[in-house]
Amino acid sequence: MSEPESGPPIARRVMLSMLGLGAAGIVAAPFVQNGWERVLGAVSQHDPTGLSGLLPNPGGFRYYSVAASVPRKTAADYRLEIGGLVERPGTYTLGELRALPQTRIVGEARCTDGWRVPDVPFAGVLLSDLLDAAGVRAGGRAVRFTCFDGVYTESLTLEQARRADVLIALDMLDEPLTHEHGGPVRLYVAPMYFYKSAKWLSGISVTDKVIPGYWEEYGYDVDGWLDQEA
Ligand SMILES: Nc1nc2c(c(=O)[nH]1)N[C@H]1C(S)=C(S)[C@@H](COP(=O)(O)O)O[C@H]1N2
Ligand SMILES: [Mo]
Repeated sequence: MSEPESGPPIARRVMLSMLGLGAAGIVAAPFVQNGWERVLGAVSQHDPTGLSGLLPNPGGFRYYSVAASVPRKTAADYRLEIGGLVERPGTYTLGELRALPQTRIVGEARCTDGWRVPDVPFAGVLLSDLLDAAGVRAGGRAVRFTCFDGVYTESLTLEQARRADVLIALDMLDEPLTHEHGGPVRLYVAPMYFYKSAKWLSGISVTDKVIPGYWEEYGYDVDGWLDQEA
C-alpha cells in the first residue's frame, strides 16, 4: 500500500481558495462545521478539499467526501443502474434492492489514513446476486462503480466482485445507511481498505478490464487487500 506524497493538485487549489473565502465559504460547504481544524493543517490525504471529517466523530469514523457537496437521495428518487457487458442491463429502486435476499457482514472499516473501526455490521445485497441477475457477458473481466457525488469511482476484478464478502450495502451499524456514510446505498468490500467501499453508489458497469478508481489514479492499489499491508 503506497500513500501518495501529496493530494491531487486541483483539489488542493480548491482547498486553498476555500480558505480564502473565509466564513462565506465555510457556511456554503455542507460538511464543514469548524474552519479551524483545516487551518491547523488537519487535512488528510483522503480529504483534500477539507470539507469532510469535521463533523463529530461517531465511533471513530471520519466522514469522507472528495466532492464539495453531494445531493441527498431518498427511497423516492434513488436509482442503481447496472450495465456494461451484461445481457440484461437494468435499474433498481431502493425498494427493489430491499426486497432481494439480504446478507449481513461484520467487518472492519480501515482507512489508509490510520483510523480503523472494528466489528462494523453492514447488510445488503450480494454484488454477485446482482451480477448473476444481469448476466455477465463473455468479455466481462471487471466491474466499475460510479457515484452520485459525480466524482468518486472504484473498480474490482470480476473475481473480487463475485466474492461472498462484497455487498451492495443498504444498512450500516444495523440502521439504514446515513447520507454521511454514503446512503442510501454504498459498496462494502469487507476484505479491502475502506477506500474501496464507494459511497453514494449509483452505477455498476461490467467492463473488459479494470479501470482504476479515483484514489487509484493517485497511486492507491487497485487491489486494496487488508491482509497485505506494506
Ligand atoms: N463517494 C465516495 N466514496 C468514498 C470516499 C469518497 O470520498 N467519496 N472515500 C473513501 C474512503 S478513503 C474511506 S476511508 C471511506 C470512508 O467512509 P465513511 O465516510 O463512511 O467513514 O469511504 C470511501 N468511499
Ligand atoms: Mo480512506
